[in-house]
Amino acid sequence: MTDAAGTTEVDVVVVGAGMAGLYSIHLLRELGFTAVALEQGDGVGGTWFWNRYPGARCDVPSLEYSFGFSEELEQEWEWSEVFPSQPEIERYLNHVADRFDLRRDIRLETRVTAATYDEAQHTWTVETEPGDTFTGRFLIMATGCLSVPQIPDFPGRDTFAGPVVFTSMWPRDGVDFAGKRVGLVGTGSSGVQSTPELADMAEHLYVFQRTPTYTWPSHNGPLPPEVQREAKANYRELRAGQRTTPGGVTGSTGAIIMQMAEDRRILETTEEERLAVLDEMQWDATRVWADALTDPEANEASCELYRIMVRRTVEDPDVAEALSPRGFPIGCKRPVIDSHYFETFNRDDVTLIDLRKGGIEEIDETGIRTAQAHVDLDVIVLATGFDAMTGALTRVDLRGRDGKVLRDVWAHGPRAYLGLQVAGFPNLFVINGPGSPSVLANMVVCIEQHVEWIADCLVYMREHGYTEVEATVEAQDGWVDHVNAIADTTMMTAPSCNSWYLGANIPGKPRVFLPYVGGLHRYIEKTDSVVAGGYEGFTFAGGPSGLAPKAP
Ligand code: N01
Repeated sequence: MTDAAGTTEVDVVVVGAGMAGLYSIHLLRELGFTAVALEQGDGVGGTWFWNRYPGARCDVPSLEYSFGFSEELEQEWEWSEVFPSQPEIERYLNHVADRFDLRRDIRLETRVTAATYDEAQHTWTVETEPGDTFTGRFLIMATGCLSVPQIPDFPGRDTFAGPVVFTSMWPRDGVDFAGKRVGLVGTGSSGVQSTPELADMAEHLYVFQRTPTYTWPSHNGPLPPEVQREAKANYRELRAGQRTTPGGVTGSTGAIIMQMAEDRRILETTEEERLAVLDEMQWDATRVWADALTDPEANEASCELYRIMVRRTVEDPDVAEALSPRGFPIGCKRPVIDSHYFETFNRDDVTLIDLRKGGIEEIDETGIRTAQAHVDLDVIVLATGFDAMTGALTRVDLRGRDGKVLRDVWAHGPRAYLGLQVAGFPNLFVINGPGSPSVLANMVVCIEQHVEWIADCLVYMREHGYTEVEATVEAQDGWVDHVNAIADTTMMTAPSCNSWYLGANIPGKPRVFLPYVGGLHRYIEKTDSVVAGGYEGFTFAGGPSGLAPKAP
């Protein structure tokens, strides 16, 4: 309902129309709440709307990286590959938006700039860039974990004569690389995935690498029809199974997923035995050792196997050495999956620029100048990452109790209870917030779990006439301590590890391990037990609910 002043009033304002926003709108509507999703882009799909760079692909099998809330949707949608490509996921999410008639509750090209909690009314007022205002009892930040690009401040970037494109803001109409000299900066997942594709399209590709990457072949391919039939016949078991695993993936859907066996310990093998495993399993032999997860010596032994594989694959020994990761543990950063990444460096029209021998000094009109040389370029592609997990939340002027701003409250690192709520910010929910499994698990399963948990909480409040819910400081402190304690038992917080999980890719960002590493299965047990215990760690305030069920 929009009043004369142009303010739209709903029960729930959702920020974002990616997977989390789409499902929120659908479920809330089914439960009789009014909701609107505000989306910055001019299309739905979130991550899969923005990251349309060549080669963009998900690292979770398609049959598992899909919604489980509708059996009809599961049965009617056909996936074509084991691991879905960006265009296919974007088509799927547009299908979801149409099939469930979600677009009528989505405002595109609407960037949320500020949201303020009214302590008297127990409502949030949300300001947007076009100037429209929305109020709702609840605010759900479905803003994604990897949605704010990290754009390095290279001197002279604006002077470059050709296009500078970001993998995470890729132009809808694509980029013409034919006959062009292309410089790609960044060798994380986005850079690694785009390298072989850019090499095919460009006249010459220069890959500017600051840190070599641990990446593994995806073993992607067409999805066998019998595998798809089998999954569709057993989807309920599959979905239930996902929730009992640490990563939200059963691995039963045609993808080759390496499982670590507890009894496979690299330090208990001889050199010959390790090499025999390497001969047999190739790249996958570098990540099957259980002791590598916790023992630095075992981890380094796995890293050495990895470097042997690089040398076996890359023909030029100097290039192989430059591509070999050293000095930080395998598994401390997000594993990358690729299609013929290392083989691409055997092409004559691909050159690796090892920035450890001299970094980027500036961009000028004609290319990139490093401390080693000037590289003449026609197009620059930046695959330089994201301000992960907190960036999309701290960029909005989110004001909770006493006018406190989330950005300030989190100045020394994010603190959230279960990654869902922040003390001092009542009626605000975050989907896949810091302290939840999120980026360490199958995001779709995490999203569904969070959206359903929040929706259940809203129904509970409606039934009890509550108008305000807020995490307590004690519960939040306890959870944050637990999240940190578990992370400290892993390689992911090793002093040599500088990952975006730790915020280490953003200058000045506090070094705090952001996701919950204890596993999705344990997290679900915890969030279920919180509810069973009468929403332990949350306080509720009453009043006229204003949340009477509306006719769906
Ligand atoms: O970003 P990244 P990403 N000068 O931060 C380099 C998900 N994802 O977009 O390592 C030179 O991993 C930086 O170098 P360094 C997935 O979760 C998934 O690739 O900091 N280089 C690094 O090489 C992933 O982990 C898929 O030394 C600079 C790169 O840029 C996450 O998104 C696909 C630089 C950034 O790597 C992020 O991946 C794509 C500078 N000033 C993304 N600044 C799937 O497959 C940064 N770099 C599902």
